[in-house]
Amino acid sequence: MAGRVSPESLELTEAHRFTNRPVRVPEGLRWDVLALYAGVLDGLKAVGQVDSVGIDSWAVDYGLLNADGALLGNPVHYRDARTEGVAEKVWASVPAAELYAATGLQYAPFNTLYQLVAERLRGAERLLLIPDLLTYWLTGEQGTELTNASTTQLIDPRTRDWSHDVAERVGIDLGLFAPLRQPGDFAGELLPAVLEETGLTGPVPVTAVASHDTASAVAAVPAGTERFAYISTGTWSLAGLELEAPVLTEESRAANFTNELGLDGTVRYLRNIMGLWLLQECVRAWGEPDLGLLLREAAAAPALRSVVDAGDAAFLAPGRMPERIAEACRASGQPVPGTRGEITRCILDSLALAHRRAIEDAQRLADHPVDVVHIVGGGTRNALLCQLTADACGLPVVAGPTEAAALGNVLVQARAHGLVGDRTDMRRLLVRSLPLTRYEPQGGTDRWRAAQERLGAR
Ligand code: LFR
Repeated sequence: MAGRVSPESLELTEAHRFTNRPVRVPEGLRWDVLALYAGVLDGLKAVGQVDSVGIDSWAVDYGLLNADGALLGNPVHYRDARTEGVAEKVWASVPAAELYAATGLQYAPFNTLYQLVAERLRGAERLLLIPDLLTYWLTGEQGTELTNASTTQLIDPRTRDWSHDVAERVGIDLGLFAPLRQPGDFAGELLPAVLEETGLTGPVPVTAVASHDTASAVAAVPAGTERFAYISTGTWSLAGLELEAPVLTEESRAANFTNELGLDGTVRYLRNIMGLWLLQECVRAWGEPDLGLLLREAAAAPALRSVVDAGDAAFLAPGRMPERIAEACRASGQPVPGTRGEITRCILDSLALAHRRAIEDAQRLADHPVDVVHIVGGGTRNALLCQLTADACGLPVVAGPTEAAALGNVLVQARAHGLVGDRTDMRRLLVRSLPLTRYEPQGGTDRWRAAQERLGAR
């Protein structure tokens, strides 16, 4: 994505798009990170001369390097099964409640901490999170960017620094990690070989951004007040609040809310919801039918007939998604959706319901009421999902921008280069530059409350 920023204007254009296709090999599910890096180089070539480059990606995953800085194997995908049963072993030495009080991170089987406990290090001397790995290949410089580091479960959200105590107790050597860097820090310059390959003329600085894609996306929520909730939608739905301080209560842990770190000392207090992954996996199973048609069928299907718990980690692994959704409906005594349209409707209703629950819980647990819900990311294109979310929450939804992560990335670079001011300034620029769509809640929230009850208290 190429951004063009001035104090009065902001433009984003897509220069190059490439797929990110996980590969299953006999030992498990892996990322093809060299293909991703090749995509980055092709992208730079397509963009042409630039003043700055910044990288963000999904969180928690990493590459391991040997003493010479060479990558040791393909990074393991967070949906790989290797972390099954690992958390229970960790909790035997550090109880889950203590782990939450120290790190504020929700339980997810794929948190870097659990992955590292399951890891065989085999001579690894350095661990670089995915965006830091790509940045390293571009610059030769190693660092660990803070917003993404906060998803490892090895950071204390109060000090915004490593939790030496947790690392020691679970037996993880923090020396594996490169020094922390902050969004906006200088991260190096494109190496001569990169300049040659991409046709750019140096020096081209690389700027550390909020390298966790969700942190970049939250930075680009076009909010005009502090009383807002956000949902960053895509493969995941990340639903919650932007706070000044973490919420580390036992109640918050029980509700599985996470305290990830955001820009400028903020905390991203949110819950991971399975998101459009549920639909993506069905679409894959159905042989990629037309999405527009599916959504029209879903809109015409009966509303709230059957819902599943879209927060359930049982949906994490790939494969057999239509069957797994049908099984979940059957197990909770609801009608089993039969047609593709009905299954799609079930997924969208379930997502809207999970959005409602996350936003209600977050307001209560953080004592932070909101008047509006901002939806950013790929899901903004799904008008039915946006309307259902407004209806379920009983709040207006403002949808847009779609490319929030890329915009947050670009704005943090622009700020580091003195083109925009603080977070409020960044948000003002977004509101001025981008089309946003507003959805008003319809139909009352009673039927959503009743649907929630069908899933039990969860
Ligand atoms: C979204 C995201 C989520 C994180 C998940 C796994 O792309 O980064 O925030 O929980 O992917 O890394």
